[in-house]
Amino acid sequence: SKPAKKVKDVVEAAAAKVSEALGDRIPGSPGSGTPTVDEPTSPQGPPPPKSEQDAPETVTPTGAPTGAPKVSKSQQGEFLTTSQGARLRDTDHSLKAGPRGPVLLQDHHFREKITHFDHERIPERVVHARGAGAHGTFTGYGTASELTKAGFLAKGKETQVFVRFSTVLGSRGSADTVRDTRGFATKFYTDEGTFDLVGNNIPVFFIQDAIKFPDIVHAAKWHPDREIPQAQSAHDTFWDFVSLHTEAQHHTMWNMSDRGIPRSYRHMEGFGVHTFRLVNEAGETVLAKFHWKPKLGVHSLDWEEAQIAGGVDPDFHRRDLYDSIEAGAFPEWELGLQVFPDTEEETFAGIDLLDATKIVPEELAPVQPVGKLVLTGVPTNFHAEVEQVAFHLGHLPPGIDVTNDPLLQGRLFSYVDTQLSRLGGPNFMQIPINRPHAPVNDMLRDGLHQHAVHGGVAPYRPNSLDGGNPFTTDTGFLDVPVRVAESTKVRANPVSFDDHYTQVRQFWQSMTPVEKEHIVRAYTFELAKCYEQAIKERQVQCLANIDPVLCEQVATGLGLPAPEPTVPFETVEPSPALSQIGGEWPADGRLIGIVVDPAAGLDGVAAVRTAIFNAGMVPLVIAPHGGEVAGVTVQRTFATARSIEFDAILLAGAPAPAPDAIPARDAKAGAGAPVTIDPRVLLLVEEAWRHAKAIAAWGGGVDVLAAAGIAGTPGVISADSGSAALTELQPLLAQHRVWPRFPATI
Ligand code: HDE
Repeated sequence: SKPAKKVKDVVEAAAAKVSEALGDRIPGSPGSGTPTVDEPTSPQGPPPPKSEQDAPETVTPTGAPTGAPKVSKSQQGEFLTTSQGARLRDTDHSLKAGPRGPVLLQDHHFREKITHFDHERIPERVVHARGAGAHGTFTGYGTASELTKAGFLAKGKETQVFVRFSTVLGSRGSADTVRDTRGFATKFYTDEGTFDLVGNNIPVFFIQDAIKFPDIVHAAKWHPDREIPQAQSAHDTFWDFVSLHTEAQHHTMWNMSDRGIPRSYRHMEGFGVHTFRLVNEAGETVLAKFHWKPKLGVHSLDWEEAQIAGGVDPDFHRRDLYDSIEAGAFPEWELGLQVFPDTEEETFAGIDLLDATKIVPEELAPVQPVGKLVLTGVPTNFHAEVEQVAFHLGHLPPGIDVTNDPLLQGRLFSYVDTQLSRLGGPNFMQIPINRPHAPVNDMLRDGLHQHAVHGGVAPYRPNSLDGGNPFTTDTGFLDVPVRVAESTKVRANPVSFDDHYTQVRQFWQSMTPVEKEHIVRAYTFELAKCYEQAIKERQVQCLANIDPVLCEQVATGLGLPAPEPTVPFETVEPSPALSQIGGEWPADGRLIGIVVDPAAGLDGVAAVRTAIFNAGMVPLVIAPHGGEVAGVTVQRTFATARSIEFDAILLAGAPAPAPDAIPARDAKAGAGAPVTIDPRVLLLVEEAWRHAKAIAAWGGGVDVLAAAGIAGTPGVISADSGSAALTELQPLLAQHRVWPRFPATI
């Protein structure tokens, strides 16, 4: 029998085999010739501002400084370390039993890296999952000082804020431009404690009692079997619910109006929806509703535009928010209050102030401005700030209290509860974006993810060990001692909640013909997407209870008879404040596409760009190819430009088809007809025209108007020069769209 090999010999033989196999491939091994680590270099700063925006870097077009300072370096030091600070030699190869062998369980670096990655995502919000946030400042006017002692409303007082805008129905990755309600949630980091105003861009809600929230959300979100449609209300379960639960009809009408498809977050109103109770230094109270009024006016997309944007640029609103901040066109709103006497009935002009499906028309209770919000900073880290921000209606400073609105009461429970699963425990208020800026001295202790190291032994009251500290104070938050009527416990609403149609009719009657036309088209589109005939019929019956013309038009589109109303009609006064059309507003940050023809020269283009900048707007040059043409930087090519991005189009030339133009489209011109203009330019102009955008041309650009067959139509300008074209374009932009271009037969 062979003599047994000595252990030492076996090990040495194996080692020799390994080093023979690897040669110099083990970095840092003696004789490998490769250095142990890369040479250290200085950490890099963030990438430079996007050149295609060509936005002023540090000052706005008006000379004001732009948003938050650029802090971020993505790396904090020269050497890569583990989470515990140990420097690493290699992060590109797992530790294996030989180059072809299995990975070793002992690879603690691999496990740390992968485990952390595996847990990078947190549950998305059950509603309002898709959103975008920004930092800013709120400045009080002092006009509310007699109504509330809330210090952040004092004259000239500046308070840092974080705002998160959102859609309601879609998942985190869904498109921005879907037809939906938008969230408008503001965290005021006031000196007296955080105030969260968690509102929407629609002043009423689908339901009157929070206990119905799971019902409306289950109905409005995707169908549970296939998880479609994504971010849409155009489906059976939504219309099934709202046609049965008729208190939802008011909110639904707002959704079907242009309010459901905002042009951008900057062009939305915001509403606190509920009635709140304000209390002043003397302990006197009023009831009040919060409103946000955008400086740029309330404007919307066209429905076809919104649908195209959903595919071409699903981040349309998010991009607009951040680009406008970076360009120095800071989004701005005024905070306003509608104020009502605090009577025992809690009604105003016959309207129940505790019913969240009702508005108080601004003509009856004007919105009084109490402060200004300006958004100036994009988030440094989306997850840390936008995803982890946690709003709660119960975050109230002294001077603002709640009412008995049953929707509000339920929300007071829901918002903390949801963070427990979304952010993983009861200490979510210690996450940086959620930390109050007021000093915190609570007695909350321990729990998952506790960051504080609390000293002492007496987190309880009363105590003697801490000298009785901390003390309560009479200047603290006041639960207003409102009398609660003696009553019996019931599951019921007040009778005043029963009218589900009068204010819906008022909204409809307050619209201009164009807006009515859009509403008819929206109902017709959405209901035509339903499969169940009975659901369509039931909703058409609801429309009959709102207005016969609306009902008749939608019914015709669906091929259904228009029924008679089943409820008595209350007459209503229209509220002109509800309409979006008729005024003029600043065009800050509007995007102007300039189509150029490099072959024919760029007469006047540079001067027009400068003039657009000076007017606080953003010019984007559109050319057949990228790079530069005649010294002007190209921001969009014919391949990347789509009409939805631009608020108006300037045509400085009629470019011939570029080599990458789609041949099939060219062929459509027909036998023998020469194609003289790039078909994508024609599409751009045709779409912009259909969406009632202002279009102006000079020089060769005038030929495009003729080729598209739109010369001489409303809002289409032929000018002698670039500057003349821009001058004529600007008043049209101030009205948002060329309204006469929309058919309005109602
Ligand atoms: Fe919300 N809502 N909501 N909601 N809501 C949430 O809280 C809820 C309602 C609103 O950007 C959730 O943190 C109930 C009205 C906004 O982070 C949840 C009821 C209004 C946001 C929740 C309502 C809103 C939320 C989901 C019926 C306008 C996004 C994730 C009583 C005044 C906040 C979260 C953000 C988010 C519950 C009705 C606005 C589940 C139970 C009315 C803007 O807590």
